[in-house]
Amino acid sequence: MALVLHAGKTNKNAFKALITAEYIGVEVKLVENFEMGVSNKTPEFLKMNPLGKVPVLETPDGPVFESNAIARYVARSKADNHLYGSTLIDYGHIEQWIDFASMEIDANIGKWFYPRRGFGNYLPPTEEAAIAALKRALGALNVHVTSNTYLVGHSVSLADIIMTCNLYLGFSQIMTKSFTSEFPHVERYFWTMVNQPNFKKILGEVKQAESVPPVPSKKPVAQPKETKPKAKDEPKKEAKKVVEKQPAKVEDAEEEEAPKPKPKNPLDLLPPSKMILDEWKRLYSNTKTNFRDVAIKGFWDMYDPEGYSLWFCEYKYNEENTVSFVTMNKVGGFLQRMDLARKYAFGKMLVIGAEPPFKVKGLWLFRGQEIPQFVIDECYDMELYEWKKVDISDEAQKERVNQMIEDCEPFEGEPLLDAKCFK
Ligand SMILES: N[C@@H](CCC(=O)N[C@@H](CS)C(=O)NCC(=O)O)C(=O)O
Repeated sequence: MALVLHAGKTNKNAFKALITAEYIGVEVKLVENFEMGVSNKTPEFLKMNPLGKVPVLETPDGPVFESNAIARYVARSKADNHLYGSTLIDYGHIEQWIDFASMEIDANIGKWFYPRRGFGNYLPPTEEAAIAALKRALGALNVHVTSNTYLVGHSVSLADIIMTCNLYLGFSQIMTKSFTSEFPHVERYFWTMVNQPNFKKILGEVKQAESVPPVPSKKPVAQPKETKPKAKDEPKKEAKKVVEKQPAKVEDAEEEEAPKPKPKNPLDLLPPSKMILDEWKRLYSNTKTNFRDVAIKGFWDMYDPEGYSLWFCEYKYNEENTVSFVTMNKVGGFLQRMDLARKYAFGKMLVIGAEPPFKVKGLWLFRGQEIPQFVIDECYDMELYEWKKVDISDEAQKERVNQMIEDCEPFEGEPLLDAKCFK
């Protein structure tokens, strides 16, 4: 008898059991017509999981909830398979990485992603802490997979399945290339896993998120859908009908809402510019010597003062910048949150001074003549800075632009503690 899994078709927690089933050759089928917020709130469902959460696995001996427990159950449902390792220490390590994937990776991706999707309150310091904790965890994972193809031993184990499903939510929804490139071995590990045939069968073609979902506008927090009372004589849903598995679509693995059409960014509607932002970013990145003559000259050759504008910024509360790494992290967080403007902006942020308090000053190039409204609305750091449009007819201001682009030191008479680039 097939095991029946209650969950929607795009739930990454359900994928853990489905991929496990592929590896050991047992049949796990998704229940038919599952509707998030409805099917999981019926009295029958609440008997299986009192929290009304998915996934739940129906077995001949009763239901099991919690996706890791379900995946373990499926993995153990066939004796002598390698998903659980072959020695006590392998078993210990597999459990270790399962907990790590859940508590250090998944929990922090969730704290970053869900508030941005309107589930729970969006609080910038909470987000910052989640991103910092996630980076710490990815850093540790990166070191481990530098010299290990799999988390434990020499083949895919349950730890790889659970880790990959958790990373899948991050990679497909919020961890853009610019975020993950700091962890190249995690990238390699993830892409290797999702391209294994048993993963691919369930996940389909995986695509990395191209942007971080914007901060929700200040509208009421989304509530879980209520269970609609059913008309007495309405025929009961055939809860146990099952459907064949289909590869997942890349969409929100949590609530499975219909995707809303993305409104066009007003900056895309501006008259075309002769300046190609990516060309400038490439020139900046590829110029290793003779920066003034190559990159700076190239910048002004390309610069289109009608299609773009330049802005100086200065942190309003420099006197608070008394600890070097806290100041640098603050700027790092700002650049992270600017991810949503990557198509429309380039920036340099300098942390200046030999002694605290450090000064934070920056230069930004934005598409259009104003600082884009969506950036002001969605990146709370903007209001922590004083902004002044660069007057390019003033040679002194132009020279200041040059010095900021090239990390000129000393800058305004002081050494640089750090220089970060947003590109
Ligand atoms: N720790 C649980 C998490 C389950 C969970 O949060 N499920 C979400 C969907 S991915 C859910 O059912 N939410 C509905 C609700 O909270 O009522 C697991 O791994 O199974």
